[in-house]
Amino acid sequence: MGVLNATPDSFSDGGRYHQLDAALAQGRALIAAGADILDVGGESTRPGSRPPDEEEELRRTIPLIEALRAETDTPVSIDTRRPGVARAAVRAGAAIWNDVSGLSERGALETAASLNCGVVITHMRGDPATMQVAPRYGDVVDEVLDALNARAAAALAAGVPEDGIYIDPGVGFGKTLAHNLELLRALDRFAAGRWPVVLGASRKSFILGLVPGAVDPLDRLGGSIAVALAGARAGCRIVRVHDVRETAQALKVDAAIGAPRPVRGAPHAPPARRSRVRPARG
Ligand code: HH2
Repeated sequence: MGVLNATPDSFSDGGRYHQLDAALAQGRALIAAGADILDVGGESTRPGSRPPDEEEELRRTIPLIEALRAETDTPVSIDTRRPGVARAAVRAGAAIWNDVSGLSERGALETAASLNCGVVITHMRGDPATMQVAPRYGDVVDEVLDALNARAAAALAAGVPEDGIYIDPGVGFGKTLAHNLELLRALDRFAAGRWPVVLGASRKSFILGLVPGAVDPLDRLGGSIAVALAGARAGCRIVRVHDVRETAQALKVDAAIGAPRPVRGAPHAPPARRSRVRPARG
């Protein structure tokens, strides 16, 4: 899934694809680079952000979706928290509603059911304005899994088609660095469940917590690819990334190599060392 942010303020690419022409050109580039889905967004959900009004979000996204649909069959998802924007986007040709608030807005479940589209239900603690203010969990993996399963069950009960429901642990949405790492280590548990998993970690600031020099989000390509590979190996079905060409290449090579074979003649080889990162920043 290639990220196409038609926003002035997204944390890593804000302003680049704010104009329709530039966004359309980036959409074409993402498809040429190997994207299977284009994720169009008109609201930055970076920590501390404030949403645009609905008219503005519609203005940013709907003409772009129409223009993309006019020239490509590549499925488009709409990255929005607003049922009204999702409705207009599906009317314009979007096939998936990607909702980082996990269909929590009033009327979201009913809208999702009526649209007959795929939905990505992401876990977020609080909202973007406040989510990184001292997030706390008991067991983050259990809590996120339980919350996503409950939300997916609610979507199913509301009438969303079973084969259209995806879940996403929501890296960086109300989580510290330690929480994000716990979730990433447990991706296989998410993937072993009932719902296919989407993972969105590309260029996010938890990478800065591990690689202190990577202040510029554009300098987080290596970390982003590492997470995408970890996600794919754990069984995630979709990775949401900015750098589609590089990630697709890494995924292809990684899939060709496959899982390591046990070493013959060394049945008691010591287990691989696992570095422990001290939980510091979010
Ligand atoms: N993250 C962002 C936006 N949408 N959707 C899903 N399913 N999962 C995610 O982790 C996710 C998402 C935030 O990243 P980005 O779009 O790059 O930045 P911004 O919110 O500043 O536009």
